[in-house]
Amino acid sequence: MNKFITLEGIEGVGKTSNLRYIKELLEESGHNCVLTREPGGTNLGESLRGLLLSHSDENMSADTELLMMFAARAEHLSKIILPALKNGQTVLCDRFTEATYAYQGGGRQLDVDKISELEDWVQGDLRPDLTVILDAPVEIGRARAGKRSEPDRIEKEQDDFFQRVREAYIELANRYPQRICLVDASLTLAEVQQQIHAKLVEYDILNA
Ligand code: T5A
Repeated sequence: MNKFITLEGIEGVGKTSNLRYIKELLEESGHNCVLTREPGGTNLGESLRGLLLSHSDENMSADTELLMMFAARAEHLSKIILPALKNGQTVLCDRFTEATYAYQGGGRQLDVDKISELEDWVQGDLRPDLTVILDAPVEIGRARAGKRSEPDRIEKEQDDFFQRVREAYIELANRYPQRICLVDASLTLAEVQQQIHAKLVEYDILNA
């Protein structure tokens, strides 16, 4: 019953809004879920998240950003994700390594081979059983996210950055269709949830 499921997408596409929905669906079908997020999920990871998203280091180098994402991930894997999976629980994670390929690879244009080496080092063979990418045009995500608080250090990037992030996500879904899928997040919340439900069935996470 233990599955590792991650939810991805550019800012404001609706990850937070849909995580609870996915958790409910999984729990109705008997999964014992752990809901967590990246960067974060542990005390140290949440501290790193604060540093990564705050405006105190606007000029942080892209390599530093990449290494901090993986430092937080190493801690998250060892303290939360791996113990939960070992314990038979399903881990539902708001962003994971696909975000690194999208933001640091696509957005910051870092060499994806570096990301891939870190992924292999930190995760070994572990990859999510299913990654759902909520896909919507940048202007839709920005309009939805803009209704909330002040933008953080990454949210304040320009549209071309988020366009590259979006394209990198689409490329990942095309490259690994056996474990990564796209959902059209530009539709109403009810329509997005219908698609998510269908994907969970299609990828054998839920029964039809
Ligand atoms: N990051 C992370 C990296 O650069 N590399 C990495 O390796 C990792 C792991 C983390 C940041 O870190 C970066 C990426 C991020 O910049 P985050 O906490 O994941 O940040 O935060 P955001 O992506 O900023 O998440 P948001 O909370 O901004 O967006 P969500 O969760 O996608 O959107 P949500 O659910 O809050 O929805 C936004 C608004 O839209 C409405 C909601 O009600 C809400 O008001 N909404 C809809 N409205 C209409 N129709 C729909 N279908 C809607 N769905 C939601």
